[in-house]
Amino acid sequence: MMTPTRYIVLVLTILISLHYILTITHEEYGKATAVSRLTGYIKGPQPPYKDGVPEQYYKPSDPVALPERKANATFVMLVRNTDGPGIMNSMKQIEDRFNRKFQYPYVFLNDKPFTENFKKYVSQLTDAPVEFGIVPPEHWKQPEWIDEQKATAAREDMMRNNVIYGGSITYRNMCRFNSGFFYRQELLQKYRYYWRVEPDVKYFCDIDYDPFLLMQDQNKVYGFTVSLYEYEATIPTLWQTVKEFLDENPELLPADNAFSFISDDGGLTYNRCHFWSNFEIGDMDFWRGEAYSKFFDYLDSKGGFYYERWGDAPVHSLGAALFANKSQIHFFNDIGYRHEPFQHCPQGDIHTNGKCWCDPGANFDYEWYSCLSRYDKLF
Ligand SMILES: Nc1nc2c(ncn2[C@@H]2O[C@H](COP(=O)(O)OP(=O)(O)O)[C@@H](O)[C@H]2O)c(=O)[nH]1
Ligand SMILES: *[C@@H]1O[C@H](CO)[C@@H](O)[C@H](O)[C@H]1NC(C)=O
Ligand SMILES: *[C@@H]1O[C@H](CO)[C@@H](O)[C@H](O)[C@H]1NC(C)=O
Ligand SMILES: [Mg+2]
Repeated sequence: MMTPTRYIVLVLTILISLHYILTITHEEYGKATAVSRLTGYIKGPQPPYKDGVPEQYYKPSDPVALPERKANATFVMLVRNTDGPGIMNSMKQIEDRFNRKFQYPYVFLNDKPFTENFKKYVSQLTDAPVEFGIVPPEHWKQPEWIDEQKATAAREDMMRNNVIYGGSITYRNMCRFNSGFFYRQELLQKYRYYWRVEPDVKYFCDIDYDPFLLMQDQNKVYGFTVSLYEYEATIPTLWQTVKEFLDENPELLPADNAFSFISDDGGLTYNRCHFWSNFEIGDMDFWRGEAYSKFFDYLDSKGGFYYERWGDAPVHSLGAALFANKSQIHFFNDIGYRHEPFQHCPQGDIHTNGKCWCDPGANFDYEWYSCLSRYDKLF
């Protein structure tokens, strides 16, 4: 029998123990997080079982038959050492959803040397080759000839107006690097196609075919999953600059380009539509080619990466829409993808066949802020 006093004592004991347990776990967790942020990935406290699970419970993994043909291609991840957990999150999904079967290599790039722990932990996620490269300072740092006073004034102005990343120099370095330099990095010279992967993105569906081979066989130059409008405040003079370039180099435009994706009034203004470049599958030889190289150099010479905050997304998108044939720009409808805060979730049969785990109703394609309908109208 339980008397009321006993009952109260029991409940109190449980409450106190619970509080104790929770405090300890919470502190342990806090400590582990704080430490791993500083030094990489230090092992936490080890559980008491040390001998592992007996052999008999394991099922050997079936040997994965490698595809007969592969494209000349690689993954590219530009990340900081602190992006370790986030990029492992993305990479694990890429492996499980796609690369376990296809075994494409990875190139990691950073403006600073990667730590040994970083290299060790990301390499463990794949059987494919992984390489680590450093971005040379001349591909990353704000060029000497940029007027620092003008650049500072621009950053302060953007901060006052709450423009996202408006006060950041490193973000600008990153945008300029992704716009015009990543494909010149030494480790990428041996590849033609790339697939850009950022930290903490989601891949919702199985990708059972080879998107690189599709690009290569069909002579595509740029693939995307999400398109949307750019913030006007980051690109006030970009279109003017593009028009000046086009006036001087009209011969670089193929007749069948995707001009109507980027302008609704025959070129008077830029409608701010761009492909969201945190996902890209593209042809680096297109960026390396004459048209885009001249285009990038011209934009860069105007200083807008620093005097404004030109993003690699509008710069790549303008380049692709202007200098490629529209049929060379591919919408990867079957790749379910999320980068906060938007996602493309495949619909209908594609959703089912790909075993997608996104809600088909949560799909950015034809939301008011999406540019996909303009892409549709090209064809
Ligand atoms: N190495 C390095 N990578 C960076 C830096 N800043 C951004 N990145 C990478 O550039 C990409 C875009 O940056 P992110 O913070 O995701 O910007 P957002 O997606 O526009 O919000 C990600 O892959 C980042 O890891 C930097 O200063 N150094
Ligand atoms: C892959 O593409 C790059 C860039 O075009 C080229 O330099 C390299 O020779 C190609 N490799 C193979 C095996 O075709
Ligand atoms: C676009 O198509 C034309 C004609 O088919 C071709 O000559 C040209 O090389 C293509 N452009 C690119 C960038 O491949
Ligand atoms: Mg990002």
